[in-house]
Amino acid sequence: QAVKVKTNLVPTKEDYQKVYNEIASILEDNDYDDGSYGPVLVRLAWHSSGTYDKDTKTGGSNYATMRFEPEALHGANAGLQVARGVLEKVKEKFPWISYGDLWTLAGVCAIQEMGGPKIPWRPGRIDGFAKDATPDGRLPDASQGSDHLRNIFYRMGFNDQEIVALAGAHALGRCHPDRSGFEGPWTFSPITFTNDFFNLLLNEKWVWRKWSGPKQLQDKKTGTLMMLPTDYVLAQDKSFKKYVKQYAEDQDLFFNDFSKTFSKLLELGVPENQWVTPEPWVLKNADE
Ligand code: DDH
Repeated sequence: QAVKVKTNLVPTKEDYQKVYNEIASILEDNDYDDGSYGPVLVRLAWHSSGTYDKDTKTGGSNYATMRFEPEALHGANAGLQVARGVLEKVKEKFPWISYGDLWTLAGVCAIQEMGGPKIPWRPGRIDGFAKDATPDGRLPDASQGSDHLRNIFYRMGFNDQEIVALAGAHALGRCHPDRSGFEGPWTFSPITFTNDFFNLLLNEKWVWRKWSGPKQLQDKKTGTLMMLPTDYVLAQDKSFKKYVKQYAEDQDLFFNDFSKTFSKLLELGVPENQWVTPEPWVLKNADE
């Protein structure tokens, strides 16, 4: 009589916590100019999800189609090969995780480890094929105005308040001339998650930078910080500005709303029946 051994092939929350911890351990790297891969990992998570179109239910984080050309080469994705490359090391240790889960989990880990709020997250994305890749033009163009912003984010299913909450991620990281053509950080602490983006946007005087690069703003006082035209619009448009003020005044409110909205963003395009759990998990920080 053969003995049946029950093997558990479905990864558990603890297995994903191990992946989280591994990502946390590779965030800081002195060989990388920016000191931490955190910001570029957040950008990868966002660009892999923000291609969603609610009407056709295409795009989003499900299939990790940025692995394929031409999506990998879309202008908006310039520089993200850095983020995908560094996560390959994690994928080698945990080959069972899908790319969509890995990239979105890396965004969650980066936000939490850089001092941001907990981001509820759950696995279930599957690897797709090149035919699932999205057409160019689904991600925002930094040189445009409020109509463009609304068109892009309403298409994903977000409202004005959520657009502003998500924009607070620009507290992190910087623009790289060899990636987007723009230059510089938004805040003085680009590897710590704060509501500084909103404070600076509202309270500094912003002037157009005189240079040969794409149109961007700089703070009048130090000339070292930047805003994209699409960031600046948030302080001009009445409906957006209301939320900019609220988030500048209340860091807890911002953290709460960012957590909810970023969590929602990372789930775009994943069919309900693919989730391995009905409720997203809150994973522990590496030092908890
Ligand atoms: Fe962004 N972003 N982003 N962004 N983004 C850039 C960098 C980073 C726009 C344009 C740019 C979001 C929304 C918008 C992050 C997160 C998020 C850069 C510079 C450009 C340009 C890239 C480079 O040169 O390296 C525009 C336009 C929008 C828009 O909404 C209209 C959102 C919603 C998020 C998010 O995460 C929720 C992060 C983080 C970075 C810093 C990356 C880095 O390497 O540093």
